[in-house]
Parts: sequence; C-alpha cells; structure tokens
Amino acid sequence: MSFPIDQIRKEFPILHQEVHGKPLIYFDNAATTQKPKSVIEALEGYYLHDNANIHRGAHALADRSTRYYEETRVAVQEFIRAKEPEEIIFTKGTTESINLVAYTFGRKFIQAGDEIIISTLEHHSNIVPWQMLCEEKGANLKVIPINEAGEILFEEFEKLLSPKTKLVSIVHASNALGTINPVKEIIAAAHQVGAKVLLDGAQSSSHLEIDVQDLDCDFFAFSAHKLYGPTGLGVLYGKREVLEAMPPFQGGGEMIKEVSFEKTTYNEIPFKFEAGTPNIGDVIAFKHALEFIGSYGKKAIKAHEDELLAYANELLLPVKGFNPVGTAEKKVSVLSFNINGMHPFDVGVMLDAKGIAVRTGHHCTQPLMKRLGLEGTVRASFAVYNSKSEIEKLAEGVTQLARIKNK
Ligand code: C6P
Repeated sequence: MSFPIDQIRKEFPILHQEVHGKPLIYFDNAATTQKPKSVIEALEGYYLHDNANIHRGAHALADRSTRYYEETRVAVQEFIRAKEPEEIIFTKGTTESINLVAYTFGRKFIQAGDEIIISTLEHHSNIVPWQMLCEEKGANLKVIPINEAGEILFEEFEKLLSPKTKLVSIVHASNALGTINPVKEIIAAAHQVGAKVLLDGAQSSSHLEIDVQDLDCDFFAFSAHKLYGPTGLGVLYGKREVLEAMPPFQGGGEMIKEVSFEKTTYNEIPFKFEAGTPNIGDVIAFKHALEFIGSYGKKAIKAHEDELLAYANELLLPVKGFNPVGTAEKKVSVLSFNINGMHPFDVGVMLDAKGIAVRTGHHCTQPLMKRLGLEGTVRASFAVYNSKSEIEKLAEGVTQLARIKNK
C-alpha cells in the first residue's frame, strides 16, 4: 500500500498556504515539525472545557485535567516502551531534560577527576551543561572523534572509556548531519565500566522506534515539538533506581511530601522533578501527537522519509557544485549540503523566495562545523507530510543555484 500522503497533508492546515506567492514547502522539520489538527483542537478543547490545575483540586475540572495529563504520561511510557509511567518526567524540552540530569545526577555523582564522554556530533545543549558541570566540579569532558562521513569512531570511544567515566551523553541521531549513532553498542560498552548513559533523542524520537528497555539507556531526552506536538514541552526518561537516587531539581509545590521550616521531605518520582504548575495544556495535547504517529506507524513513516532522502540524493548528487555534508551509512532524513561558491545563508534566502523553508548555519553544532572545516550548511529535513514532488522542487531550486555558480 502506498503511503497516504494526501490524507496526511489534510491534517496539517498550515501547509496549505503560499509564501512569496509560491506554495509552501516546509523542509525545516528538524528545527520543529508542524502540528496536526488533532493537536491544535486538543489544545483549544482543553482551554475551552477543561482548564484547571492538576493533582490538587477537589472539583470536576481538576479531576479531568489531572486524568488527561496522566494519560499522556502513560502514552509517552508506551511510546518509548519504558517500564513504568513514573519514569517519565515532563520538562520544557530536550535542553531542560539534559540540564536536569546535569544539575541533579551531575551534582551528586560527578566528582573532581571524573570523566564525562560526549561526541563531536553533539548539539550545544548536550555540550554546554556538561562543560558547566565539569568547571564546577573539576571533572573532565572527553570527546569522541568522527570520520569525514560524520560517523563516530567506535574504537576511539572505547579507548576513552575507563573507571573514571561516570557518564556518556550522546546524541542518538545528529540534527546537523542525520547520522544515527550505534547507541546500543555505546550503552553496552559504557555500562562495562560502570558509567551511566544519556541519549539525546531530540531527532531520533520522531524517526526511529524507541525502546528504552531494549536499549538499556539510563536517560532518554526529547522534545514534543519535533514530534508533531506543542512547543515548550519535553520529556526526560530515567530508570526508576537512577531517578530515585537523584536529588530534586527545582524546589516548590508538587515536588514535596511535607514542608516545615525545620525540614522538608520530597515527593516520589516523577513529581519530585516536576516542581510548580506544569505545562498542562501542552502535555494533554501531546497525547494526540503520539496518537497521530501511532495511526500511521513509525516503521511506515521512516520508510517514507528514507524514500524522500534517497530521492533527493538521486536528483542532487550528480549536480555539479552540490556538496553533501554528512554521508553516514545510517541516517535519519536530514539532507545537509553546501553549494560551491555560495554562502549557506544566501542559499536559504533564495530557496525561501521559491517557498522552500530550510535551515542554514551551524545548527547549534559549532564544534562539529569546526571539525568539518565549515561555517555552516543548508539543511533540508523531511517529515511525514513531505512529498516526492516537493523534493523535485527542492532539487530544481538547488540545481538552478548551483548552475549559476558552477558553470
Ligand atoms: N535542534 C535544530 O534545528 P530543544 O530546543 O530543547 O527542543 O532541543 C534541543 C536539541 C537538542 N539536541 C538535538 C539533537 C537537537 O536537534 C535539538 C534541537 C533544533 O536542529 C533547534 S537548534
């Protein structure tokens, strides 16, 4: 059965508009995905009918809001195949999820002389929190090198591992290049030396089937907005025993069991890490994004996106002056490239004039760009609602630009 692209596109009202007089082609999905009607309607429905604070009210609306909020937690648990809903913590996004681990796990378990391993592929939000922690604690940050294709060098990673390694924090799929890291092998090797592993799943969660129990990662962080859900909402998964051993993140309401001026005791997980009134409406709407993905199935979505990437490569690789960046064997649907003789930003502006939305620049991966000797790239990232005819328009636009500069 062919992928029901027309039916899917009907679910995304935003796609049906013109930009600069041309039909919008949205290829900036790694930055954020568009939202299906069901998510937008759930958000509206919450504020029209159910709005109330959760976990504390003695009235019907509070009961309803609490129930819907906790239903999303269970939906997330199932989505990443966690063992229990208590292992799911709602945050503001991947960035906050990683910072939460740095502030709590890091403050308690990382000491002077300890080592944290990341890779050259990391987004800034999986670099800076660890630099801050290392500076505070006198710990050391080690970086796994990559090859020219944008793949980590596994044997170099193994050399970095030692009893001093307390944490390996690594991106599952690179936002800048699309590389899928061999995370199962990384996790197994890190566990051999007793280190915990955090996976930055910001990009993998929308494309790959995630099974945190099978992966055996200790933490998994991702953002709802890259998964057809609302902005300002993220998830931190942690294994129960690891979360229970960690001190709380922020202090305030919800995260306490009992407060007195002499002593405060803390709530159980996940509430210990959800201080204050959370992002209730967006959490409730997020369940509908997960249901949207579930209704088509990750496998079918990935197959469709892989086909789009292969088609883009087929059309563009023969074009003189087209330089792909990131040619890993295993990739999610990210096409990063440069055109000889053109600044990536100028390419982005010219594609925008044709209605094609891409991201240009360093993609919050400055050390990676430095390693590749680039200022930045043009990045087209594909999602469930993109079509082959849109890929043809991209290829046409890029080919025109390349021809001008590469006669
Ligand atoms: N990458 C991109 O255009 P937040 O902003 O917290 O939702 O996600 C941060 C983040 C962390 N890790 C990876 C691998 C990411 O791709 C991102 C977000 C966007 O590539 C915005 S910079």
